[in-house]
Amino acid sequence: MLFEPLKNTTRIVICGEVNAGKSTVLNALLRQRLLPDNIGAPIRPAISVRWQRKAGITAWFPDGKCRTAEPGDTDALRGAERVIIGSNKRHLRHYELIELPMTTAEELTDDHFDTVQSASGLLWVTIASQAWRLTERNILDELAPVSPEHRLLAISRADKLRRESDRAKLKQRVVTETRKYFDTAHFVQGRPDLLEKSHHSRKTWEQTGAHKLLARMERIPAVTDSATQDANAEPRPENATITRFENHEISTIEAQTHLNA
Ligand SMILES: Nc1nc2c(ncn2[C@@H]2O[C@H](COP(=O)(O)OP(=O)(O)O)[C@@H](O)[C@H]2O)c(=O)[nH]1
Ligand SMILES: [Mg+2]
Repeated sequence: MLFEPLKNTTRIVICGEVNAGKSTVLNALLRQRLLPDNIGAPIRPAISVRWQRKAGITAWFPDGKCRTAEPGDTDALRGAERVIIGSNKRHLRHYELIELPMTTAEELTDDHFDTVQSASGLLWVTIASQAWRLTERNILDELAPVSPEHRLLAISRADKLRRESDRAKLKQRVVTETRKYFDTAHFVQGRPDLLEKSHHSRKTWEQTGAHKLLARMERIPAVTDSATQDANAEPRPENATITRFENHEISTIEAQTHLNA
């Protein structure tokens, strides 16, 4: 297992082809540019972001060495094959977000299958301008036997579609073509300036679209397994469903989360 599952934590695995925008979507969810773009090419590490009282980075390298670094030291991640990022952002408290890099269906490894199987939810990232290619479908078909029940689609680089009519048309096509694969689909835009600003501005964060993904993620229950690690997660309150995120206006968000509604 790439990362041992954590107790009282909903694990979401973020998947998609190379450069789809996985790190960017993860940053948008975090309201923080914690992960650099195009990290570590040609080695692309699997990255687990989870809540920790004391933020910090631990990275494992192909030579077997393990290094720790301060939060924000993204250079420390370069060349690593496995990275744990502890964030003290409170809205992450009950989540573990794993970026799982992948290339083609033929190159999926046991680590891919095990990690996807261990997750409560899968978030697939597709690029707006090329959304839902055969190669993406092949990967998801291959992963189907181990895929979690809850599957969400993020359509990245929405800022590249200038006209609202283009967005609507694209979304309609993608939703129709992916109905079998995903419960819901959302546009996300993660231009660096938006990500920086979304840290302080709720309005800017909403512009990224990530708030809707988070609202949908709140409905995904954690896998309860006695074998999970305790880490430093605190017991999850029974009624945590709508109280987890700070400043989260759930009622305004709920209305738009279900495509089929
Ligand atoms: N303008 C814009 N660029 C994006 C967006 N999402 C990703 N990118 C760019 O696309 C490239 C790949 O994104 P990244 O998140 O690293 O992809 P990953 O390989 O799937 O993690 C980077 O250069 C990003 O800056 C977006 O929403 N808007
Ligand atoms: Mg990445």
